[in-house]
Amino acid sequence: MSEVIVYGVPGSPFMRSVLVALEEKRAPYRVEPFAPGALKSEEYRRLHPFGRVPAIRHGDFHLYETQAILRYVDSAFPGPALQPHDAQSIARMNQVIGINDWYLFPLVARVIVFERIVGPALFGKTPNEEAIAAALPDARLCLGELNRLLGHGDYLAGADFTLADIQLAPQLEYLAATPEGHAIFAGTALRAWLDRVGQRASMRATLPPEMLRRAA
Ligand SMILES: N[C@@H](CCC(=O)N[C@@H](CS)C(=O)NCC(=O)O)C(=O)O
Repeated sequence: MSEVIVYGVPGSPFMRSVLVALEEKRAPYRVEPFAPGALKSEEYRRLHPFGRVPAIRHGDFHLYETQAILRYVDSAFPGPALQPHDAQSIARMNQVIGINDWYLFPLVARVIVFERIVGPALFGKTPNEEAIAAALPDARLCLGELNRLLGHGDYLAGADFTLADIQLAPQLEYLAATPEGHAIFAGTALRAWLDRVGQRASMRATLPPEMLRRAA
């Protein structure tokens, strides 16, 4: 099968989720990087009309939206299944992904991770402490809820590593690297889960660029 081309800004956690899924499947792929300032360009908007990261091309097939891409990668390539088969685990996986897309990323990571890591590293910005402080209640709520849903399980949707872990781990690795995230994560089962998932070959093979890792 032809290789998947992944378009986006290296270091984007959504893009990393796609790379992790491709690594888990051992699917052939390559990254076509764009600069952060190029996302609203005509060239990038042809790939993703909303100017977000990531987008992919597989042969003639173009796709954007991380959830859709992850499900496509899981169906299109052989290798370990990344989605569960029983109704409750499927529902849990979808719920966790929903928490990421509706609450964790827009209300928490987009503020705390951006202000602490991405803004300073990529745009030379000084963190907005007020915005960070205002995001803390949602950070505690999101991490508390993910920790509750994980419970004593190995993975977020139950016994198996799934797209829920793949979507959440890149986001949470960044958040845990901020002082605020570090403090909220301390001593939780979610912290142990993140450490364990972070050791997977697919996560190690897709680390963010040095510049972003240094800023964390
Ligand atoms: N719903 C999109 C969200 C993707 C997203 O927001 N990506 C961030 C990067 S991690 C982005 O493109 N940010 C640029 C911007 O907001 O202009 C998806 O799931 O793919």
